[in-house]
Amino acid sequence: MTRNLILVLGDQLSPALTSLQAGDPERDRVLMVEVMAEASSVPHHKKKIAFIFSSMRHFAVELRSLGWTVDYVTLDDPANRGSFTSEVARAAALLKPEQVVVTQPGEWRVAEMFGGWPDQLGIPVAVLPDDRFLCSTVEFAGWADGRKQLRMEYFYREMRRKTGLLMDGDQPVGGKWNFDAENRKPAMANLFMPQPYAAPIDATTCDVMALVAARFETHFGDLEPFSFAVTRHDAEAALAHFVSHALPHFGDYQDAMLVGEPFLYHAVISHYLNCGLLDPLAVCRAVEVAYRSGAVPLNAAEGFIRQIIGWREYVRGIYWLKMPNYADENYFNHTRPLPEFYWTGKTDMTCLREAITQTKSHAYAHHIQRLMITGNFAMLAGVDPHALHEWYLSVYADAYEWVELPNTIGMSQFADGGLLASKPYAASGAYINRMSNYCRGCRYDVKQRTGPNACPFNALYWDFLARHRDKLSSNPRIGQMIRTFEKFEADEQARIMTSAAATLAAL
Ligand code: FAD
Ligand code: DLZ
Ligand code: SF4
Repeated sequence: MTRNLILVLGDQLSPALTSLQAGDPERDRVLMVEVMAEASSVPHHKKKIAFIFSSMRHFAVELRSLGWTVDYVTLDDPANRGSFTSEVARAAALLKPEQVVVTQPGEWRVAEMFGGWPDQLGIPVAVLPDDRFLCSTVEFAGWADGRKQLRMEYFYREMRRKTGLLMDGDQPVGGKWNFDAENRKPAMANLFMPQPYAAPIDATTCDVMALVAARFETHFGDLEPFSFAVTRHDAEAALAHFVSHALPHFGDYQDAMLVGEPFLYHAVISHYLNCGLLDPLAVCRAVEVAYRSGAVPLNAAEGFIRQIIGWREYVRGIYWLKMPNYADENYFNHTRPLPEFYWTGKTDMTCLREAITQTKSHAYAHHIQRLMITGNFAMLAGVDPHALHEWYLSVYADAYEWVELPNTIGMSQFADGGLLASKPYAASGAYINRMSNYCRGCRYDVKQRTGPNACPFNALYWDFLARHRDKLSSNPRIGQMIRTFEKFEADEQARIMTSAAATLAAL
């Protein structure tokens, strides 16, 4: 007789998960399901699906070794009915549990689904909080309550105090909370680039890859080569590899971009953190140890820890505070469809081609590529933020709505009107040229503002500011640029409009 039926989702691969901690291997049963409804909720990258399925299968083995009975339903099981609801219903009919137990999911859509289960299944459903984050949704709502502005920097300081990370008593180590001013170096192509840890492929991953190749042929992205870790042990090896090889330069080159170098000094661990193979606090503690041992400078350690206990926690807080309406925010009323080249990489713009083709190969791009290349271009071109959101959710191995949506809607598209970002992250070609070597070999001239050979980002940038001057001119950080545009000669303004219109028409 089964007491609790515990459903564990593909991004809940942590033995310390609340639903497992509340259970008893003697009396409860774990259910894990590969289902078409999740794998095709958006056209997920093939590598992302293979990563999730293989990690799920390995986690089932890990749970069994801890004494759990795990019912694991593979995608090609003939009995598989294809969705969380239908699979839980099938298991409940068979096992007749007293209740279903789940940990809070990472998407509003799935939380809504769980809400309907007591009526649909006719048994109680306990949804437990997800405590794999430093800040609970209730604590974040308390922090946000009554604040005019929800700035990440102040939230981050609270998390530093709460965790004691990089603190000397009640003061930040080094006397400052934030060392970003030291973190904006462009990289040189002749630097030594450490590559991320490449995990070996085992028989389970081989099976999953064959399944994905057969069933998701039309989905975006390359399945091979596949080198993601799919076990906790290998994800920890990937973290250790990053800390010793890349972390020392993480801060210096955090915003840099180079042709043919997708990873630079980034950690490439977000997909492990987000599916539960790595624990965020343990990752930050490992980084602090490296700093305190003298192996890593403070600007690198602080910059890295801020991304995890600051940005990662903050965007999750915003997601649960503002959903469900946040997904439909569209401050600039942008409606343009996503350009086809986001799916193919076929464009003459080197920066976009690099960011998109590496996304296709690796299901990865680093933050500045997402923000200042693909995100920036979409905003300047007036792309519908919802279409762009579905693209980001599909193409990155680390993408789940709680983290992807606020980064897209709030940070990259300013579609929430400034809740998350203090100004739109809009930039012309000059920024891209400063932070990368993309422009050197590009068919377009980054120095030209208008005309058929001019960098398309340039006219689009000024055109974007002009189009939205009513909404942006009072913004202290970007209003100045609008006044610069207004000082251009009328015929230069007209040339900008014509160039921008030509680029947009060609999309
Ligand atoms: P590093 O640069 O090495 O940073 C270390 C860690 O910090 C990351 O692993 C990640 O866990 C955390 N982190 C850094 N920046 C952020 C951020 N802005 N928000 C949340 N966590 C952050 N991140 C995701 O995990 N999933 C997404 O779906 C996602 N979508 C994004 C969409 C857009 C438009 C933008 C601008 C950013 C998005 N990010 C997302 C944030 C960031 O780009 C990725 O976390 C990062 O590129 C992952 O690579 P990395 O592990 O090498 O990170
Ligand atoms: C992303 C994903 C995919 C592609 N497939 C599955 C799956 O078959 N089974 C599963 O349990 N989880 C999958 N996931 C992750 C879920 O979509 C994720 O757990 C929810 O969106 C909640 O965050
Ligand atoms: Fe991108 Fe413009 Fe530079 Fe070409 S010139 S790489 S389009 S910023």
